[in-house]
This record gives sequence, C-alpha cells and structure tokens, in this order.
Amino acid sequence: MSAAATTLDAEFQNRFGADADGIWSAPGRVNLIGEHTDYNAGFALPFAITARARVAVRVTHGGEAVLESTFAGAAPVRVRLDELTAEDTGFSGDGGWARYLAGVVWAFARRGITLPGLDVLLHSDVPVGAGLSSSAAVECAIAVAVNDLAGAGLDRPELVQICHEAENDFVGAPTGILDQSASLLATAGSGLFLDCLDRSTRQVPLDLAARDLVLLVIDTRVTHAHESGGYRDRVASCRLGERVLEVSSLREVSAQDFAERAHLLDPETRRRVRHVVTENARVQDVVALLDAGRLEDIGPLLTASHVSMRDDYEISSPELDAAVDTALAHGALGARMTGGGFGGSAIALVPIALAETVSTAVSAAFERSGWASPHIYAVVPGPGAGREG
Ligand code: GAF
Repeated sequence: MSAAATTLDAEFQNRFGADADGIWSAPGRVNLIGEHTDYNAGFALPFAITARARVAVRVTHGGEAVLESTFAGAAPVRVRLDELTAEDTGFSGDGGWARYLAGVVWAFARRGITLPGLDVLLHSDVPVGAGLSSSAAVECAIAVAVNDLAGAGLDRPELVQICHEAENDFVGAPTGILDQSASLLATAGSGLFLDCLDRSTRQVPLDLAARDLVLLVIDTRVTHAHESGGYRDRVASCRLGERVLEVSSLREVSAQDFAERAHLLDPETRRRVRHVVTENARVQDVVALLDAGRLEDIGPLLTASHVSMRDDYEISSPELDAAVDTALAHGALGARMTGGGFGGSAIALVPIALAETVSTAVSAAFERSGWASPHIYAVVPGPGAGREG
C-alpha cells in the first residue's frame, strides 16, 4: 500500500471503529490536447496524473451509505440507499463532494448492482477546481470500489459510462466522457488517444524525460465548476451548430465542410464550431507526431489550441492567457489551458533546462498583476484507477 493509502486506512478505523474492506484510488488528469471535443464525439489525448482520489470502503448491512471525507469542515452525509434518487437535494452545499460518491452508487443501482450498505471515507490530493478533474477522480475511485465489492465484474468502458451517468444525471453537470476515460483507462507513461465517437482508445507513449522535456502545470488558482454558466452555454452552442449544419455531431464536420457551410452559422456559433473542427484536427496531428517519435515538435499545436480556446471558444481567462504567454516568452515549446476553462490550469511543454526560468517568470508575472501566486509543478503520466489494498 502507498503511504497515503495506509494513512487513509488508519483514519477510516479511527472514524468508523472498524477496518475498511479495502482502499481504491483513481487519478486526476491533464488533457494534453482535445478540449471540448468529447461531447462532440471528437478526439482527445489526456493522461492520468499521479495525484489521486482515494476511498476506504466497508460493506455494512443497515441499508445506509455513510459518506465521510477529509475535506476541511466537511460534515458526514448519511443516506438511505433505497431513497437515493437523481432529484435528491440533500447533497448541496457543504455536502457537494458527496454527490459524486452517491451518484456512482445510484448509477450502479440503476443496473441492479447494489450493496447492503456502505461506509466510505474519501481523501483526495487532486486539487479541486484546478481543471485537473477532481470530480471524476472521486467518481472513478468509488466506481472501482463498488465494482469489486459487489463482485459486479464490469469492464472499464462500462465503469466510464456509470461515472458519466453519475455526473450528468445525478450531479447535473453536462460533461462528456473525457475525464472518466482518462482516470479509468490511462496507463503510466502514456497518453490516452480517445475517440469519443466509438469510445475506442489507444495508448500513445509519452516519455517526456527521454527528450529532456517537462510538462509544467500552472494552476492559476482561479477555480471553476461545470454545472452551470459557460460550460453549459458552450454545449448548447455546439447543439445549435449541429442543427444548423444538419449533422448528428460536430465530429462529422471536416475543415472543408466548415469552409463551405460556415456562412449558415451566426458569428458566435461559427466561432464555437470552428474551435471544435480545428481542435479535432490538432489532436490527430499531435498523435501523428507522437507516433513518429517527434514529441518536441508538438508545441505549436498546443499553442494553437490555446489560441482557439481564447478567441473562438472564449473559455480562457486573463490568468490563463498570462500563464501561456509568459511561458512561451521564456522558452516553452508550446502552452495551453487544459480542462474545461474559465479558470483552472494551463500546461507548458518546456525543455528541462528552462523549467526554473519559466516557473519564475510566470510567478513574477502573476505578482505584477496582483494575482494569487500560481502553483507550478511538473507532471508525468501516472497509472489509472485501481485497488491499492
Ligand atoms: C471538463 C469536462 F468534464 C470534460 O467532459 C471535457 O468536456 C472538458 O471539460 C473540456 O475538454 O473537464
């Protein structure tokens, strides 16, 4: 067991006065490229990071789920399993984190897969609201736990679906399958080339150190959420684009189709659709470069992705733009915001020798603007979800 799992195990025993049946964990993710393409049946290339959400779980027999977490000030949430419904409002406010756990239990129950009761203790070191998929990490950790404890034997793609239903239908965030796929299907040392149309995946080796490169995460510490506002509006724009262009998903729109038919779209929808069309092409170009062993050449595509999100999808922020521009000005090969946007983190692909220079310059730029000091650190592709003990 990892040190973090051992600590959680002891804390579970402390709180519940009994041993957990096991510890399961699932990672957050960085999306290397392919943003807002997942709910358009498009392409993405995420990888799992080493920060993980962990759950210690014990099967009980009282028909109740007792959900606790180590989040500061989080009160325990108790819920009768036979009363768990998507309309449940008991999870708002301070119990917000518990909705992701309860939603997964609910999505299993929809399939007739139930436990007679459970005690859960959650701890996560994936920063919340940083665009690194802290919610999917929680969902995927409890999903692998319930799958094992109920002896359900569901495969990983089915668990992706369960977590996606929990997030969309129970929590109410209209997100795609990117985050859950990364957390459940990614492997250490690789990016996960994901085709959201048929949900097929392929591992693409991503050995940064072998090329003397690092991938820096620049967490702007401007937090975001996807249940309302901008994210939902972007999904709606894409649906409008589909209707006007008469396609079942924007994935079907090639660059040539777009050039021929863009005039049918209003200016805002045209920009949104252009982002999705060009982003799908960029993902494929990045994968082709990685397949050809040319990791050091993907930088301009990462930066073009950022420009598209800034200008066409309009989901960047002054902090994200400053992080990207400053990183590029100090030697990054490419940089972009990652995740849903409206805050969160940027990533920068940087020669190892310049990592310190880039970090210092970005921190100084934030200080000059009077913003909170960013968290900057290197990430590598870590393992996907699984049992730890
Ligand atoms: C968030 C969502 F949860 C994902 O489904 C995806 O749409 C992403 O934003 C943007 O690429 O992480």
